[in-house]
Formats: sequence, C-alpha cells, structure tokens
Amino acid sequence: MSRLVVVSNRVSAPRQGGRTGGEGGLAVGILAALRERGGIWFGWSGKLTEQGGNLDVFDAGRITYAMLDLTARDYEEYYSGFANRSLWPLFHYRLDLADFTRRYLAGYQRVNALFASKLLPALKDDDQIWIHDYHLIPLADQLRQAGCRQKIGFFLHIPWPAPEVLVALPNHRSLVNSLCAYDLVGFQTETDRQAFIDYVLRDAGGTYVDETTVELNGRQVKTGAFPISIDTGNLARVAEEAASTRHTERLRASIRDRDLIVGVDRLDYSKGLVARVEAFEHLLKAYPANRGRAVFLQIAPPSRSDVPEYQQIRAELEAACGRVNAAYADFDWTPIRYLNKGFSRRLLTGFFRVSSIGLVTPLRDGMNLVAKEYVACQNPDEPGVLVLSRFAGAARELDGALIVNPYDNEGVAEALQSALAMSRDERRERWRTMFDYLKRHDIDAWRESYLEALAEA
Ligand code: GDG
Repeated sequence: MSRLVVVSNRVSAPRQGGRTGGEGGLAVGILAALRERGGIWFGWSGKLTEQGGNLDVFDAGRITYAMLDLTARDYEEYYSGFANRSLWPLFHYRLDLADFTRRYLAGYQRVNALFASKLLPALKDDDQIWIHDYHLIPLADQLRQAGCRQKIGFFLHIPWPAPEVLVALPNHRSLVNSLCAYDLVGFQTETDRQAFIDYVLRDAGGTYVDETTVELNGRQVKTGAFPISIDTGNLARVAEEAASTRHTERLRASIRDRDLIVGVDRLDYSKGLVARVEAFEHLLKAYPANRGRAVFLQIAPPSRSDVPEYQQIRAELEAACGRVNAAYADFDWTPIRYLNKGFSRRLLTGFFRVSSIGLVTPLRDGMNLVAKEYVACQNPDEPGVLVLSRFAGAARELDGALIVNPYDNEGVAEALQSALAMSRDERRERWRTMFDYLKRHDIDAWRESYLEALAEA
C-alpha cells in the first residue's frame, strides 16, 4: 500500500509524552489512515516567526509530522485575510462580509507556493497526497508546476457556493482552474458538487467526460460527494461514561426538572447564533409555559478573534443574550446560559446526553459535526431531539431531526415547542434511524470511501 501524505492548514501533532491532543473525529480518522499506511502529516505549525519557512520534522511511529512556521504577514494575508475574510464569507453566502483585498490573495498564493516548495522534497514517487480545505486550494497546481506527478486529492470541508455567488470572487476563474490540477475533488454534499460542475460547464467552458468527471483546460478532474462523519461508536461509549461524571451531575442538578436545550458552536457568523437566540426568545414569548422551565445553554468558544467580523458577531450575540435574559429571567431562573469558552470533548458528550434538545441552526454549513455528535451521545432509552437547520449539509442525512429554516424565528420556536412535547416513542424512533445511519456512515467509512475513489481516479 502506498504512503499517504495529508496536508492541512493545521496539524494535530502528538503532545510531549507521545499522546495526541484531545482532538475531534477528523484528526482521529486521519491518524488512523496514517498509522495504517505510514505517511506524512504536513501543515502550519501554528507558530509565527520573523523569517517563517522553518520546517520542524519529527517521527512518531509510522507517521512523520512536518510543520512549517509562517510569518506574521503570512498569517494576516493568507489565513486571516484570503482564507477567512475572502473565501470563508463568500462560500457561506455572506457576500456582505467578504473582503477581496488583493494583498490577501497575493499572500494566499505565496503561502501555498511555500507549502509546495517545502513539501516536494519529502515526497516519494508512489505517495498519495490528500489536501484539505479552502486554505490550500492552489496547492496541487503549485506542486504540479514543480513537477509533481503523484495522485493528489482535495476535500473541501465548507460549502461550495452556487455559480452566481462564486463569480463575486475576483479570481474565481483561476481558483477553479487550480482545482482542476487535482485528480479527485471531494465535496460534503451532492449540492456542493453540482454547484462546482455547473460553474465548470456553464461559466468556464468545461465539458463532461463522464457522470462525475469534467475536463477543463485539458485536465480531467473527478468529483464526488463524501459527507464527513464522526467516530460514532467511540463517542457513544464516551457519552455513556460521561453521563455519570461529576460535571454532568453538576449540570443536571442545576437544571433540576427543567428542559435543557443545548448548542455548541465556534463563535462564527455562519452558525446563526443571534437568530438562534431570537428563536428561543420567541419560544418564551409564544409559549409562556416555557418561562421558568426551559434553559438554553449555548457554548460558543471564541474563534478567529483577530478578524473584525468575528468581534462584531460576538458583540451582537452578547447583546442578544443580555436582552433576552433581562426581559425574561426571574430570581430563580435564567433562560440563557451563554458561555464564551470551550470545554473538553468528554464534558461536551455528557452535556449533550442530559439535554432534551440539540439546537443546531447554522445559516450555512458544509456538514456540521455537532449535529451528528449530538445524536451519537444520546441515551437510547431517553434520547433528546435534534433540531437542525436545512442549510447544514448534515440535514441531507439526518432525517430523524426536526428540520428548520434558521431565518424563520417563529418556525424554529414551533419546532422547539414540538420537540419539548414529543412522546418518548417518537423520540426513540427518530433517534434510532439516525444513530443506525451514523454507525454505518462513520468517520472510517468516510475516509475509506474517499481514499478508494482517489485510488481509482
Ligand atoms: C468545518 C465546517 C464541517 C466545538 N466547540 C468545542 C468543540 N467543538 C467541536 C465540535 C465539533 C467541531 O468542534 C466543530 O465542527 P463543525 O462541523 O460543527 O463545524 P466547523 O468547525 O465549522 O467545521 C463544517 C467540518 O469542518 C468538518 O468537515 O462539518 O461544516 O465548517 O467536533 O464538537 N470541541 C471541544 N470543546 C468545545 O468547546 N472539545
């Protein structure tokens, strides 16, 4: 079996003592493949240095970790700039927030070229290369220009926008051209894949080779939808254990016989947090029996806080939570518990398990793993209800959820009310279909289906 070379913006490298960090499903899935086949995990070290470009390489078992330092300017232009102020808002349909400063694009191309030049000498002829996410779209093209002939696959973790939205990007054409340097481009959903194909055929003058492969500028690229997933079995076990830990007990005791609604999201404007608070407010307004009874726990660890749009959304969310609490709280009940910090994975599984509703309402999301994690963590006898945005990729798979439109506060409030009133039989039935599905379609199945398609491409 050939070696696997994984490239992503950040690397989940082991901490001192050889243990890896408490990483999520993606890192677990990638590490499993790297351990099995041997290979390299290459990416930014997370360090900023004066000169940048220093590569720190070390081996742990069959895996070589190769981590590159960047400069403060690289970070500003490539990461905060083009990746997170141009591509991220655009791909999440937030044209109003997108900033196409040319300097950002130049930095993005420069850092991708740096990645290529540092990676190339480490490659063997029969390596398979798997590049992840929007930070590194031009990387295969850069590698090809430097003579790389190996098989290269790309997986996009975020949505691919409709052509009408994509063309707002000044360099849309060259971005798509560079994607055609890959052998396989994977998307989260069939809709994303179709949007890419539409652009290639209609806007770029490409042609179909077969159902999944298109040709553009003399290069053929295969496409596929590979909905990412979670480590279902393991998460279910962790949640079962977490159900009786001290922290879960403390949360349970603080809720008493009330209904807990839980949300867990990076503090990002794509996650629909302000609208979610407004929907919860509407629940209290329209269904007054929930006053004094429903508690909404929103965990929102800070994210990309040096990007101004993220400071803005944080201020808006704080204001919305403050307003609702001021209007509805009583001396012995606070409706919203808003926590601007992260918790360990283990703790989160316990929180998911004791809550009556998992509220996942992004305005746009490639997949949304929290939705899947919420399902995996439920108690099979007393499962909670998942209320899920139709704009999350996960909505295509999790049909036991109550699917909502996050722009419609009153509709979301109605769904919350039906979830709170749902019979145990119905909750069990809905949960069972989703859980069985997630057992079959877990992170291992995702990785294997992608790598098989890459091998065939
Ligand atoms: C991108 C795409 C796609 C969150 N808070 C804490 C914490 N988390 C964990 C969650 C989950 C992960 O972070 C977030 O994953 P999501 O999928 O929900 O969202 P993004 O971060 O936007 O991820 C997304 C994903 O890539 C994978 O392809 O699904 O659409 O946007 O695992 O549990 N984990 C811990 N503490 C926290 O406070 N430990």
